[in-house]
Amino acid sequence: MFDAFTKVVSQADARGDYLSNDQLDALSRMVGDGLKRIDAVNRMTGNASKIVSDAARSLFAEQPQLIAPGGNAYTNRRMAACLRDMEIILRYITYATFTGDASVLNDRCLNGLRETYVALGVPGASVAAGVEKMKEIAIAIVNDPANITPGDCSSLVSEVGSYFDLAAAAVA
Ligand code: PEB
Repeated sequence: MFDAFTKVVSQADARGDYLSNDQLDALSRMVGDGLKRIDAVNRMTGNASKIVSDAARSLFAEQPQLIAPGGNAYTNRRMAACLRDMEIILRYITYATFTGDASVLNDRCLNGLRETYVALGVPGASVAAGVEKMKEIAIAIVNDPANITPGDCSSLVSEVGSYFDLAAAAVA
């Protein structure tokens, strides 16, 4: 598991090089925006159940076969497993956002997840659709102009969005 700092150290060490100016610049931008990052993590964490339940409601409205008899989220046991999966994926996305690096998400959550869903007969494309819905909801919360001091959050928001896209692509 890396964070944005250990990742560049490991890359530089593999080449036997000092950290480059570009790497230092990128990391100092990251430090400068550190409070925005923590704020984004805090908001996704504090609103996790809302993000998961709103996304699930919207997924089941669009794909009602999932909750119809025989569907992959039919019965409370499967529904609970589905909501829990969305919550796990969101949790790893908050870790990736915090560390500024996708490796924790890749190594501990997404690695083998597609194969798990294939083995279970859970439709990966539907999980991916659920993750994309969490992305929309989470970004609206992170970016809510009613709660933030006006400023430029575009690069952070696109980074956060990229972690959701990564998770969706891993299972689709
Ligand atoms: C991944 N999900 C399920 C299982 C596992 C995971 C390992 C099998 C064991 C169990 O049921 O607990 N676990 C989960 C995860 C990590 C992990 C992400 C990462 C570290 O350890 N059903 C739907 C939707 C979708 C869904 C499309 C969006 O209709 C999910 C939610 N996951 C789903 C369902 C099951 C499951 C298990 C329904 C139960 C499948 C079954 O037993 O029939």
